[in-house]
Amino acid sequence: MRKSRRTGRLLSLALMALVGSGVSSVSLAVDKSVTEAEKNYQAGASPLASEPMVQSSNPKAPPMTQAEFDRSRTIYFERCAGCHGVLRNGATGKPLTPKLTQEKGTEYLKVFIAYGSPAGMPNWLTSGEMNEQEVDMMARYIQHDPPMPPEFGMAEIKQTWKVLIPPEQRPKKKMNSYNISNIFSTTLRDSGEVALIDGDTKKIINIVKTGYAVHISRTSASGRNLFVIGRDGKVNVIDLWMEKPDNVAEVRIGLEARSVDTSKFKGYEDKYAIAGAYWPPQYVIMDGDTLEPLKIVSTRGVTVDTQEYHPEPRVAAIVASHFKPEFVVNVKETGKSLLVDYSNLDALKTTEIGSARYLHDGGWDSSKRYFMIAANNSNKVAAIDAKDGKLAGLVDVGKVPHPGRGANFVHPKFGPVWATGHLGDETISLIGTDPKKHPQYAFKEVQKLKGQGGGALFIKTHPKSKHLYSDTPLNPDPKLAQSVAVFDTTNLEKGFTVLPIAEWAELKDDGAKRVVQAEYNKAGDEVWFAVWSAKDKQSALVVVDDKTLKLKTVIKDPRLITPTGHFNIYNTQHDIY
Ligand code: DHE
Repeated sequence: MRKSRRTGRLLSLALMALVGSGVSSVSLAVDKSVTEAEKNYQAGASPLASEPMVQSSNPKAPPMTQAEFDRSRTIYFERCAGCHGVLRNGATGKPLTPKLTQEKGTEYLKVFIAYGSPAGMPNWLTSGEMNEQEVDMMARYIQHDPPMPPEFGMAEIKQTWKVLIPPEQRPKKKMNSYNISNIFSTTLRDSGEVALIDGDTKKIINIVKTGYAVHISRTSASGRNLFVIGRDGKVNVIDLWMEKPDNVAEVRIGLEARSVDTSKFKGYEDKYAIAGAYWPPQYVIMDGDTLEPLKIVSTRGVTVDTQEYHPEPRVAAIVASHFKPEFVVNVKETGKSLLVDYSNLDALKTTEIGSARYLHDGGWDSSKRYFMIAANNSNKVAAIDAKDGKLAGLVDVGKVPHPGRGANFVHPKFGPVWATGHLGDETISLIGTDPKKHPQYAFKEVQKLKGQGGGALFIKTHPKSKHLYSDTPLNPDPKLAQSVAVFDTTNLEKGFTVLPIAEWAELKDDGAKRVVQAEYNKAGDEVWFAVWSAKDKQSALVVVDDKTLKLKTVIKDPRLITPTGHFNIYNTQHDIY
């Protein structure tokens, strides 16, 4: 009774706040309207929750006990940091610095935390994810100065660096009979491992321990070394020549991270690895064999549009250029792509190309000259010319583009195009990428396809295939989240066919069964999908015959815990997608 009276009071405050202040002036909501899919995607837990932090309390903020502060800090990093930023300067969500929050006051803040806002702030109380006491605590917490996670410089990085097998003790030739170029590295997200799976026999070769909530895998230029990064910033390198491929070195390059790649330019094959951190905002260049950290570069700086200093610009996608000894490092909050010349680490030259916020994920066009990177909060894709070192185009697309690495094919009318799906709507944007032969279409959205729905994460095709696969794992409708749409690139007008991938997996329990990320085998004639359920539920990989679009095999194994992304060695090595 008491609870419902208080809830009622908060609700009327919420309404008053929305009506009285006008929704447009709601300063604590995310910038634009946000769909369920976007909210779920951004609000992942940060590994910083358990890090010790430098703490200062603000005398103007309402009092809190130490226990309340500590609990609120954990909740903040688990629920809020993904959108509002570690230092609360704002990312997809608005800034929550003490100056702004103290002006609003505790009661006002409680309303937004409890009921959310039409602009996308989740309704933490009414969804049952926080109780009233937690809402009150969080409203007071965000009026205090944000606790600062520690920096992670060379000394800290070196302390984590382990060469498990020194290069001179590694195989001199391939010691196994696997067709290593057709191995798949599958992310086992919640067990902090990758499964190395033989693409020919579909048998698991090894389950390799990696970082916490492991994120992506990338292959070295030679195809021998496999790099994996965890959300805790741990990079592992796996030697595929070993009798049983396994870790040979590891290092943590920061406290939270998402991206890794390796040098691919002629003369520098396998020489360097690079990884980008969310916290501290920095990238680290390492020796490609041992992961010895060689160079740390901070990405703190000024934003592309308002030209204001941002203290935590996170490093998003990184790729290695094929045209020059350069890495393309994409920085989320500043909206800048950095072309980092690694030919002389002591005199590092960087070309800074500004486009739009917030740069997230992307891939090469088919010529591998233009890096197409999604600026997800601006609904744009930037085309970075890696040959001439400039912005080739900034293209308006649908709502919250999310391509993964995207998909390249030759369109019957527009010539070579690169495609992205969207988290925020059901469209698939096709962008012309051939300024030489099709200049009128270059870096323009030439066509919008209608896909299954929003919540799309990854799109994929292969030069030998005429199919284009688009998943929708974050769509709130389970039917859409559990299936994939396939287009015929030679006849796009026909629309899409739906493949019920999760149903084909015939899983024994009632998990979320989200179908994630199409990935081709080396030959380009079969396509793998993960059917991703919670860690206490059964998951699987489903392999489809690309020609017939029929089920080929289901890979089930109790060790396949929360499979999400998967990376074919050959396709990742050669950037084929
Ligand atoms: Fe990812 C790529 C960040 C949530 C699966 N993800 C990327 C990249 C970044 C990123 C910056 C590009 C790396 C590169 O190319 O160098 N991802 C983030 C987040 O910040 C976010 C939104 C929230 C979080 O807490 O991490 C997030 N990502 C997810 C997921 O929930 C996914 C679906 C499942 C999972 O495993 O965690 C997921 N992200 C992936 C995958 C890729 C990826 C499979 C690689 C795609 C590719 O084709 O290369």
